[in-house]
Amino acid sequence: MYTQGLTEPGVRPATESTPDDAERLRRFEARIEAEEKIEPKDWMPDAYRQTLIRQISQHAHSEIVGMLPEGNWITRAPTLLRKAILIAKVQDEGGHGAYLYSAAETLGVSRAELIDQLLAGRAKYSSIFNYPTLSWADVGAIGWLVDGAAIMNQIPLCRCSYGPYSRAMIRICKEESFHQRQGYDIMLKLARGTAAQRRMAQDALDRWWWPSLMMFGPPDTASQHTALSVRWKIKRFTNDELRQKFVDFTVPQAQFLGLSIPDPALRWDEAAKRHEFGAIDWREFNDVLKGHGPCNRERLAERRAAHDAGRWVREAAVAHAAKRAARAVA
Ligand code: BYC
Repeated sequence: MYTQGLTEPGVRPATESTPDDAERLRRFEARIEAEEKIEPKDWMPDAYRQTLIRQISQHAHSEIVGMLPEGNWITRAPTLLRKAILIAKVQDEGGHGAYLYSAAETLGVSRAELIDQLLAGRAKYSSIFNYPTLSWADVGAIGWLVDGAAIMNQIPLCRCSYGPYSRAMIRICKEESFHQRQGYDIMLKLARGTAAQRRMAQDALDRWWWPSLMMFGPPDTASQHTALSVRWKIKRFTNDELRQKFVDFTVPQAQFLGLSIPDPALRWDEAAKRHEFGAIDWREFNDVLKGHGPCNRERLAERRAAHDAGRWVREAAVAHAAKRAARAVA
């Protein structure tokens, strides 16, 4: 009998190719069309499973690498309140990583395997986290722009066709909205502060604007995975559609702050009811993806050091769980 259920975490189910596959695919696509969620033990095409493992694990890695640039400012937050808020935010990102690794595990891959790929430099994580955080205003810009871009991308993922990913995203998005608000609040404070503070805020916007637009991925004409992901309702919008929504949403927020978006080509197109914006430097994006961004090496080195330093915690947790299990059996 054909089974594609999961056996245990870390064991990828075997994919048999049978004459029934065309019929299974037809039923799978009909369920997607009817907005039914696909659950871990349901039959799914291997390409669906693989693209989910790829996207969810890259997303999980982004969350835990994303803790580093902001974590850098915890010891230097300007007030006790800002420090407490930042600690909570960075902790939230770690939690998002944990939900997402769990969602990936439901597809038959283990967390340890995924983390090994990240630490070996074989896995991708968001390009945005390879840029440095040079001033406190960068913490504001990350919350406002990076979390803002994340929300724009991730709200539609709450309707992703794969159940465990969509459910993880609901909780993540609630927390991301708080992150975006705290970032905007920092920017507002700086923008209404002294001339030096306004300069800091503008400088942060200047450095984070273009990398934030790159977060949405390559243009639709170059995106390898979008067509199939949209067909299978993993993605609900294309990369360019989300990027456009982000620009339209964010430009008025910058105006309210009294800051200028660093794009001389930016203008409102009344007929199209959207902002036109300048060309993105895709060479820079591709360089960052190849590991040549300003902080790629530093980020991976920090993750590796954190992983080594946490080894005893993982070992203690496993030993504790084994002891409890043995006690339960006795
Ligand atoms: N950076 O065919 P495409 C966060 C890769 S975390 C690096 O368009 P897809 C946050 C792409 O993976 C933010 N790589 O792919 C955390 C693919 O590579 P492979 C992360 C990128 O998957 C802490 C290739 O380029 N969010 O929010 O259809 C603090 C071709 O791309 C990037 C997510 O991960 C990039 N920017 O679309 C604050 C959301 N863009 O695998 C905030 C979930 C593309 O073929 N992910 N690539 O070698 C997605 O929605 C989609 O995966 C993407 C890309 C829109 C990112």
